[in-house]
Amino acid sequence: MSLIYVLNGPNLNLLGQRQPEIYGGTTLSDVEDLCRDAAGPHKIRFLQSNWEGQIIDWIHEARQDGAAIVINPAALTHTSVAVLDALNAFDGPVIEIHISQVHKREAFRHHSYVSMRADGVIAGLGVRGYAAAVRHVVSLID
Ligand code: CA2
Repeated sequence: MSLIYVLNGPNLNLLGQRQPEIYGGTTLSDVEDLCRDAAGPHKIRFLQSNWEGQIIDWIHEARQDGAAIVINPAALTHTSVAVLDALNAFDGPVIEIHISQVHKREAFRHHSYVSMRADGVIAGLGVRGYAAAVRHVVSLID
């Protein structure tokens, strides 16, 4: 049984409370349930922070005990070389996930630092993208 980190960046705690036309009506707690269902026998550490340094610390933690990382870095996707550097120090599979189809949105959302490390990228599948990402890393781990 392996441990999968599912990391969520800034403002994703507001999921289901604002902008449902972009992000849907599902809460982050519902997303956590989706991920746990998708993980089968594997354990999930499902985490969210509005602080870049906290996300980086969790990526460092995953270096010790994580088999894979699924990450929605939120706005840090487009800004954070520090998150990219932390992910580059992690050896297992990394899947980047976005709820919205970022390439149909503003130009500043089209570039991702995290994609330079991610082994796979999911965008635009809504919160179901999380379950797809978790199922994929489970298939890699098993
Ligand atoms: O589509 C995604 O999942 C994003 O990672 C979400 C980020 C955005 O900056 C990325 O470009 C794409 C924003 C997360 C904020 O989430 C909210 C959810 C509900 C209400 C307000 C913000």
